Amino acid sequence: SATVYRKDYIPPTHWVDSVHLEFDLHPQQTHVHSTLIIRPNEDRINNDLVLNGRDLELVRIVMDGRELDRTEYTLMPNGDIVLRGITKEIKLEIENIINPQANTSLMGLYLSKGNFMTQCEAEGFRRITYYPDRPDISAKFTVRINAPKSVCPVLLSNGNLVEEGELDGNWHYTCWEDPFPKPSYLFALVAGNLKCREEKFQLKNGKKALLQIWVEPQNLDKTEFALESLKRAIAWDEERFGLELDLERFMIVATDDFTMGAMENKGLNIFNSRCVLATPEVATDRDFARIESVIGHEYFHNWTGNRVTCRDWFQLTLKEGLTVFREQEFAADMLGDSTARAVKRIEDVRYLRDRQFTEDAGPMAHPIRPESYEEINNFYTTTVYEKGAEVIRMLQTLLGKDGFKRGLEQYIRDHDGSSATCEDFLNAMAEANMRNLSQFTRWYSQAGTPHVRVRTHWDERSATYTITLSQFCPPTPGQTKKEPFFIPFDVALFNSKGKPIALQLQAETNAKGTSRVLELTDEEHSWVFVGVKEKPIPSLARNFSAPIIVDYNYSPEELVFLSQCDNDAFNRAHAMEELSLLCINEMVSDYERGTRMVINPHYRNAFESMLTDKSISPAFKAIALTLPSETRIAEAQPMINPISIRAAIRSLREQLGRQFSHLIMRVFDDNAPNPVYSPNAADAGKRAMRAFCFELLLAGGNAKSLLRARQIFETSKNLTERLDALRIIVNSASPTKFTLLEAAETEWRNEPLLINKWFTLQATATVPMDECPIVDVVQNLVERYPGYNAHNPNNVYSLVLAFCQNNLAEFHRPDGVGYKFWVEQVLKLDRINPQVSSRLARCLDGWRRYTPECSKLMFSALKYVYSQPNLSTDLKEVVGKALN
Ligand code: HT7
Ligand code: ZN
Repeated sequence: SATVYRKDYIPPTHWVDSVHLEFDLHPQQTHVHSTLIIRPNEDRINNDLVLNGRDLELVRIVMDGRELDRTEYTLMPNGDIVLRGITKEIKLEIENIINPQANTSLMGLYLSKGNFMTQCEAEGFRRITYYPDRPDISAKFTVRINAPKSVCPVLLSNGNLVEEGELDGNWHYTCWEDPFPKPSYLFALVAGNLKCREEKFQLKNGKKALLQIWVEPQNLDKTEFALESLKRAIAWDEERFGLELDLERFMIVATDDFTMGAMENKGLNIFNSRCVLATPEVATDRDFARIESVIGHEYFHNWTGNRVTCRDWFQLTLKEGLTVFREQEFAADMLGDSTARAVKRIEDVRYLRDRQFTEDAGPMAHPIRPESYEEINNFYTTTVYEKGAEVIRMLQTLLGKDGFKRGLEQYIRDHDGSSATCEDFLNAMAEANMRNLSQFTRWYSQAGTPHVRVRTHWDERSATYTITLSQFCPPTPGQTKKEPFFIPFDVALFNSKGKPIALQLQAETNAKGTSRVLELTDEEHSWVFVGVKEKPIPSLARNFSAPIIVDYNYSPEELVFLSQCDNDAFNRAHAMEELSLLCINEMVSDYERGTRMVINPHYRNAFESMLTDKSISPAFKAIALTLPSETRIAEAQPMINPISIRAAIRSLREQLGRQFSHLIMRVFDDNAPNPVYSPNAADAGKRAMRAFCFELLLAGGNAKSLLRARQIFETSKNLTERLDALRIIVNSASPTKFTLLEAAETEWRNEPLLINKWFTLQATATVPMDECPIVDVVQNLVERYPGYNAHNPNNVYSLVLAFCQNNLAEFHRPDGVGYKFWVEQVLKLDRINPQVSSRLARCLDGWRRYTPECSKLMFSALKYVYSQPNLSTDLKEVVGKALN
């Protein structure tokens, strides 16, 4: 398949001034009639107009009122049409037919439970009609939708509703006008049997906007939280960045069939149901938090993405990194107090470390702005999104909150209504703050996670403390040598009493503050702090001030100290995590040597001290004490043996549960949640703490806790507690799990949100069920459970992907049954939805790092898939790169 290179970008040959689309909706035969006003781009000499098209049935093309015959245009093998010699403004009318029912890729126009939906980013519009489908062409859109009233009582598109009426044969129509020119990827159409929750919302500028959340009728009672979140997001963007809603109407639609989380179509966002629907009975605390974040994210795109869009898809991080950052700031601001913010930061960084660091160390490593791709859909990655957000955050750290806001204002002023590049963004930031950010661009061009090695020296005689930082970034595919990055490195120094020292650098006349952002721009640099009268303990890269790995040889005693004293909550939890990793690594070695697995005494002390510390919030305690994920542990191992990792974790839980059973029981009782459920962070923290206690108690063999868990599952009214209880039972040896899983199925089978949780519970079970390996349980569900549908991405993610991605010990069984299942699923899903198959395919990215036994089998599985005919470009790129 063809590789597209960033360096090959050429501006379009033609511009589109306006688009009028008319749809006659029919499940198998939707007629699309498009009228385009097109004019040549005076800056280009080439007059060939390329209209992209995929899987379209062309009926006719009429140019300036005359139907073209077949010799007057070229139909390309990929489905595009080329019209040659277009040297003046033309009016093009194109008629084509599409088949939404046969569209299983969920790109373009498709059916979801009988409702029509669209997804056009990145290149889905070409599956609807012929069009120059690229983000640097913006046009004014008007849309008319005709459809049978009984099947599609609701007909929506972008912008304002300007007309509606009745038609013959029980059909009706609506007409929509979008006041803002937009690229084709932001087009949306929704039609079907939907109901909405709506509200007129007062904007800061005095105007009112109509907000609507559209869902299937049975889900109307699950939309209150989404509407409230949307209102909070609108108010926050006005307040924090002065960015106002520019529309009279803002709509959100929920669908069960969606490849990603949501889509920011102008004025008509389309959401995966799981990112919008919530009540305490069907959504967990985490789901509530995620919904608020995703609603914010899509709403914030209205400025960062829609009003200012990307020139080409290589610039994806320009909108995504920036919008993830805005979303994270919004979520943190909604939490209010500083510990709650820290908990959110820890969660975000853990996600980054688990997923993005692994990506950066594997065959798909790419800079946040890739240089090439075979399939752009493969680059909606944690690198572009989450690392992209960290790059934006570093800018805020370097420029300060006000400086960052000034830069963003300038960026929007300079580029409103047009398409931009990452350089445009950095130039605005640099100009507004009079800073030179040229070295900073390396974050956009170099892949890989930089390591920063820290050396320290305290000189008693001169009372100075020297910190030397040196950076190194490992090679990544196609990039062997890296130039130094611009790294903001936040430090503090603690005295033996656990207090931060006032910091003064050698060149300074007096001490300023107790933490300092050092700017590392060279390969190596030293900073000398003066007036340091005792040997301090350093707190490094505080609040994760850069997406780097810090190499510093802390002693276990120092880590215990930081876990108790660091006033940066992020680093306090990080110290705890480092201690637990130290302990788990030792236990992994014990297991592999066949000796008794022993808990590291420093970790044990830190654990006890944090567990009993009454001054810290349950939410912080829960996140700081939760053991690292298996992926995180694997990342730190020279060679991954998932069986040893699982054995070590299990033993650690069991020993902690036994040794601290009384303490844990007390903590459990101290964290009784408010009887009236609210997803607020404080209550959610208590529930998280209780679940943590439960897990340890049960692991430690406390029989009463099993009964208690069962009772909670059977009597609690909120899903968070019920699911935590059920998970703990499913991961125990108790045969009760079968009865309870059956009861859950009976209760949950008609609610997709819940049945997906039921799938995940089983897919991620850490103990085989009745001697039956989990792969067999998953396979059985895939093949025989009537509620599983391979066409539904949520079903696939919560069962198949959850198993292959998150159940390391069961997926990587040395007999290779997990890989055999993976091969079958990847190939089957590739014929349905290539974005889903390539996402699943990435579970084998890390094959080189596993035990030789597993590694060989993983390699064979990848080779087998690669050898199959007719693979999608998505899958071929991912598997091809893994094998390279
Ligand atoms: N901008 C949206 C991307 C997206 C997408 C991309 C490819 C295929 C399907 C998709 N659905 C949504 C989501 C976002 O980041 O806001
Ligand atoms: Zn986004």
